[in-house]
Amino acid sequence: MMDKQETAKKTIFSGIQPSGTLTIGNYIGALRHFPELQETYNCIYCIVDEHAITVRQNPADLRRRCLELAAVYLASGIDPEKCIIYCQSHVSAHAELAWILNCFTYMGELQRMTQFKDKAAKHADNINAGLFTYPVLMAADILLYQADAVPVGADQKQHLEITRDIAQRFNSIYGDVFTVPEPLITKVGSRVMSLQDPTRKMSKSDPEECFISLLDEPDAVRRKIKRAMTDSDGEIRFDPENKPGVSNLLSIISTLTGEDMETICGEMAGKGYGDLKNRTSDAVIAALEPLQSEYKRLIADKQYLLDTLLSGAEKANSIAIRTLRKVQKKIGFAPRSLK
Ligand code: ATP
Ligand code: LTN
Repeated sequence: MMDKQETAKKTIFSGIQPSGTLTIGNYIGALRHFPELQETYNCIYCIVDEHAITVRQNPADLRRRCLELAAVYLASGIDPEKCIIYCQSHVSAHAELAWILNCFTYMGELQRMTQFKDKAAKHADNINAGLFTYPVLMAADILLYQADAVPVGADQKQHLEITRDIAQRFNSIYGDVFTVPEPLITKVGSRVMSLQDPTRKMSKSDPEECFISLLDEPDAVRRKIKRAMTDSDGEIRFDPENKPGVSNLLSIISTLTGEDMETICGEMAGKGYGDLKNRTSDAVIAALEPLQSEYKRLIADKQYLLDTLLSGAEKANSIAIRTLRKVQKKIGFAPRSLK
């Protein structure tokens, strides 16, 4: 049972897909905030494997990546004594609530989702219904736990808006069933850009040279950053519109070192892009080093990772089932008892 103090705490929910090795984009935009929040909130962090299969996955890779993501979660500082970490497919309420919410979501709303349009263009041979209703499953994830806030990168803003719309629509018909969640999106770092095309977001399913993986060795980090696209005017200045490549490197430095942009730009004034790239590599390598050594330790103990996920799923299930039963009752599904 939760004590009074715990129930007074607000709830945070977020999820990451086990669709590849996480990038510094996932880290800067989302993951690095997860451990910070665990001191103040009840935090629930999910490995959203059901979302991952909206794109074809190799079964052995998917299975392995779920455990790897659990190790990354823990290595980032998430404490399983303070938070719940688990796999989405271990809690069947997600899929059940998603079905119900599908019946409260309009085709037109889903057709406007830019992630759907992007992914449909990228995977033109497999535009499946799951890819289309992806945001509904995400709404179910969040609403099952009555989450107050959801830390995500800027690309998920639209999905948070549709989640709020679905919750409000449901509440307006059936009364106050769902908490309407707020997005938690930071000003700097919520959209780390691709190293090769800084007008597009860095994505873990893009070609290798576009991103830095959380597990990249220092040599690989330096090599990729050295080849990152900049521009030809040679001036180091933060101006995302006109200098997307340089500004992307500056934001990476600022978010990873905690230094403000003005200080960094002041220090870099008059220097060349080679210096900027060295400074970026140093910041990335220093930030990844503790995470990588902790990851190596954790990934060696698969049984511990699995036990952590299973005990997380049990806790998650007991919260999720309460919301699901309430929803089923409200919409008039057959009762489970006559009392
Ligand atoms: P995929 O390429 O497989 O679609 P992805 O790299 O976009 O995956 P997700 O698992 O969909 O990653 O996202 C996990 C979290 O990381 C989300 O909160 C998302 O907003 C955030 N995120 C993803 N890419 C970036 C980025 N480039 N900059 C900042 N945050 C990001
Ligand atoms: N859609 C998200 C991943 C995701 C998520 C969630 C994030 C699935 N369910 C619930 C926050 C809350 C993505 O593509 N990044």
